[in-house]
Amino acid sequence: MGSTTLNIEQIEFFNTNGYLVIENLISQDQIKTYRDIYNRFLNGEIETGKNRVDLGVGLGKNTQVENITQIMWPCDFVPELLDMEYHQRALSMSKALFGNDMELDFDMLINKAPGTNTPTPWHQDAAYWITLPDKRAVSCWLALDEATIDNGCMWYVPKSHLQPLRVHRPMSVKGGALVCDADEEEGIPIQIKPGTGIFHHGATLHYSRGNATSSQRRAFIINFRPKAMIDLERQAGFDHGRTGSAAERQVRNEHSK
Ligand SMILES: O=C(O)CCC(=O)C(=O)O
Repeated sequence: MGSTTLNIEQIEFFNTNGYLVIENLISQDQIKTYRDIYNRFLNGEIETGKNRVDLGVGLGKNTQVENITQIMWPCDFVPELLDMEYHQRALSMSKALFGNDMELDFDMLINKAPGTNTPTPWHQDAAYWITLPDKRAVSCWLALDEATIDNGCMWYVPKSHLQPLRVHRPMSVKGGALVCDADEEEGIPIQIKPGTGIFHHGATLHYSRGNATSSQRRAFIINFRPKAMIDLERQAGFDHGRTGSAAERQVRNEHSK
C-alpha cells in the first residue's frame, strides 16, 4: 500500500496553486483492475441508464458515441469501489488537504473515446454547484491511460482558486457543459501516466482538449466536501445526478438527439 497522506510541501503546493499531482496514487498492479471495471461501464455490461450522459452534447460531431462520455456515481453500481485503493487513498488525502470532516460527495467517469475531438470547456467546478457556506471542496482526477495534450490531459490555471469565480454560461443550447472565458495561455497542461492522480480545488479553473488519438482517455474522478455541506446539498435536492430528480440532471442529461 502506497502513501495515504500528504506532506507539508504537498499541502502548501495545493494551497498556493489550486492543484496537486500525486504519482502512483493507485499501485501499478491495480491499474488493470480499474480499467476492467471501467470498460464494463463503457461497453454497457454495467447498465447505468440515466447516469450515463454526454457532457459534450452540442459541442462535437460524434453520433456513434458520446462526444464526452460521463457516467455519474459508478460506486452505486459497483459498491466494492468504495473499499478499493483509489477511493480510500483519495479520501485520506482530501482529509489531509481540508480536514477530517471531508467525505465523498460523488464520483464519476469521464472518458474521451478515440478521435472524438471534443474539448471540455474551461470551467470551475463550483459553477456547477449550489452555493454553500463552506467552500471547501476538492476533486481528484485519476488517469487510467497516459494523459497527453493530444488525448485530453487536464490543463489548470494556477492560483485561479484564489480569485472570484468567473461568469459561466452553457456552452451549447442543448445543455450539458458550462464554460467561462479563459484560454490555454493562462494554463498549464499536466501530462501524467496511468495511476497518477491530480487533486484540484473546487474553484480551480481547468479544461482539456479533445481526444485526437486512436485510443481511449479514461479518467476516474472523485469529489469530496465537508459532511455538513453534503447534507445541505441533499436537503436542497442536489445529488450530482444520482437520482435523476435534481434540477441539474434535467439540464445535463439531455443527450444529443
Ligand atoms: O476529464 C475532463 O476532461 C474534465 C474533467 C473535469 O472537468 C473535472 O474533473 O472537474
